[in-house]
Amino acid sequence: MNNIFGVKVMEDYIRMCHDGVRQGWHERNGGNLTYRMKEEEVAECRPYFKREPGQWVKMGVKAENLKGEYFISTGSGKFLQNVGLEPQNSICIVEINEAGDSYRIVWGLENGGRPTSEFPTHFMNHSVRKRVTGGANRVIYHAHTPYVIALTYVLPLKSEVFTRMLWKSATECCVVFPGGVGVVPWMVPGGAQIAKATCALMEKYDAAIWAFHGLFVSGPDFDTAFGLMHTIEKAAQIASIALAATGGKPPRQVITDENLRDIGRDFGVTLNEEILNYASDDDLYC
Ligand code: 2HA
Ligand code: ZN
Repeated sequence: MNNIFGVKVMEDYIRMCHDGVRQGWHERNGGNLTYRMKEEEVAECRPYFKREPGQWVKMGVKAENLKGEYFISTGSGKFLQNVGLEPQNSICIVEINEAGDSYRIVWGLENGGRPTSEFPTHFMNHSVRKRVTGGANRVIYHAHTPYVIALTYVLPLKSEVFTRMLWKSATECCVVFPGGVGVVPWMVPGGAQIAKATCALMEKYDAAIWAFHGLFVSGPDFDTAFGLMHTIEKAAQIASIALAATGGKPPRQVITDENLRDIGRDFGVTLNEEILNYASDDDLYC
């Protein structure tokens, strides 16, 4: 296809939005996706950039290690279900300036608009994840995953408790997120405070739950990030069903700490020791 939608990275980005919609995670304008582009992807898309880029817009946050980068972003207030139908009006590509504190739109959002309302959180998370993964992580994805949200009403809002509950909800979870999952207490979304709190967790986790709101994940590519979101949400679904069935009491049988250690050993993954050694499962049940 002789337009920007024939470029593989754009195809993959648009498909991921659709995959999230199919899962039921993106009611109305819920959720958002940003991707830090590779140089060769920018070069492939550049012929389709606007003749006149938009104005530079200050973000209220700054990251030295993201200056000059290009991101694909969903638009603020845009519905992810429209991304596949009208990508040019639902998503955009932004360029970051040389100070690392402003963006300008170089493609997309043809009827006006700006990148996602959560851009400050995405941007700061990209900065942290780029640093801690040596440049490997490129995707930040936020979704309104119902079972993760439901669990934030019943479990203590602690990373150790959530991780243990999720690890113990399906055998392969601890292989998919051996580092664990962070938990951010309830905060007003969209601002610098929730961006900072999420970033602090992204230093050590590649996923962070927002209480009563949803989930943020990071990853090197679309499949890995989506798979992480999907695995965590599915584990939360199983946990919610089991908790509801027992009325919050301990279930008849569980994946034990010993079982977790055995999986870690045989699959060759290092489970987060702090979480593995967390005192007990008392906090998981009533
Ligand atoms: O884009 O999900 O958190 C809408 C949201 C804000
Ligand atoms: Zn949200």
